[in-house]
Amino acid sequence: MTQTIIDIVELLKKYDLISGENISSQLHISRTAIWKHIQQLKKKGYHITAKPNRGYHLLKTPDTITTEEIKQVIKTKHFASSIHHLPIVSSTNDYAKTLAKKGEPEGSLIIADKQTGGRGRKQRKWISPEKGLWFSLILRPKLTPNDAMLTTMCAACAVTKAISELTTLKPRIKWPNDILINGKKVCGILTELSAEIDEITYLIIGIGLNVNNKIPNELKEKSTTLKQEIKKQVDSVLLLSSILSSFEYFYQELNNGNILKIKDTWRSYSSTIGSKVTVSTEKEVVTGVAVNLGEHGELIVKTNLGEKKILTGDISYL
Ligand code: BT5
Repeated sequence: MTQTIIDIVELLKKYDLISGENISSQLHISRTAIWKHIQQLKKKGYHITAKPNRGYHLLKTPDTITTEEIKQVIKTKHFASSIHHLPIVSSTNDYAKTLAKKGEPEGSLIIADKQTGGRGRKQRKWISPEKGLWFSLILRPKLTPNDAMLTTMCAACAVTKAISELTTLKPRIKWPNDILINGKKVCGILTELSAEIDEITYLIIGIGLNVNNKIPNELKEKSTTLKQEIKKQVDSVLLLSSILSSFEYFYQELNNGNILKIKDTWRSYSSTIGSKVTVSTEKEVVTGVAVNLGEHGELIVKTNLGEKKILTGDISYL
C-alpha cells in the first residue's frame, strides 16, 4: 500500500463518515484520486460504502493485517521496532526463538496470519486460524529466570487493559496465563526462555488472542472470541497497537524494579485471588482458596494443611 492509501485508511477509521472533500483537504489529493484509491482498497477486501453527498464509511477492514498498517498505527518506542509479518508459520514462538538466537534485538515482533503448529504449554495445541492475533515478542529482561513469570504478568495486564479500553467487555486474568471473558478463554500466553543460572539470555512471549477468528466446536464450551462476545468485528490492528503500548509500559515498570505496581495491576484484573480453586501441577493436585501472589508471581493457596506456594499449574475454579 502507498502512504496515501494508508492515510486514507487512517481517516476512514477515525471518522464514522467522512466526505471526499474532507479527505481531499487533509491529504492534499484530488477527489478523483481518492475515488481511485477507494476502489483499490475495495479490491484489497476493505468494505467501504459511498453515500451520495455525505461521504465514505468504512464497514469492515480485510481479514488479514498488513505490515504497513501495523507500522502506521503502532505508537510504541521500542516494541515492534522490527516487524516480521508472516502469512503462515508453524509457531511464532519457534520463529522468534530462531531469530533471538541470531541476536535479533529486544522488542522484535513476529506476527502470523495463521499458525499450523501453534503451541500452548506442555506441547498442547493452540488452534490459530486466520483472523486471530497470533504473535510473539523477543525480550531480554534484566531479571533472573525465577522472575520470568512477572513478564507473563505484564503481558496479561496489557491484553486485559487493551480489551477493556477498546470494547465494553470485562476480561479477567486467570492465573497463570489465561484471559477469560464471561468465564471463557479468549487469550493464552506462552512464555519461553533461554537462560544462564542468574540471567535471562532471551525470553519469548507468545500471545494468542481470539479476535475475529472461528474456533472449532470442541473448544466452544470453554473458549470464546472477541467478535462472538461483542457481536461485531474488532479492529485487530488497533487492538494489537493498544496491547503493545501497554505491554511496553508495564515492561518498563518491571525493568525499573516497580514489581509492586505490576502485581497490583495484575490483581485488579484477575479473577483468581479470593477464588476457591483446584490447581493441578506435575506433582500434585491442590485444593483451597487462592489468597495471594508470591514474590515471583507464584500462586499462594490456603489449604486445610496450611499455605502452599505453586510455581505453575492449571487451575479450575470451584
Ligand atoms: C496457552 O497454553 O494458553 C498458551 C497459548 C499461546 C499461544 C500463542 S499464539 C502465538 C505464540 N505461538 C505459539 O505457538 N504459541 C503462542 P495452555 O494454557 O497450555 O492452553 C492450551 C489449551 O487451550 C489447549 O489445550 C486447548 O484446550 C485450549 N485452546 C487451544 N486453542 C485455543 C484457542 N484458539 N482459544 C482458546 N483456547 C484454546
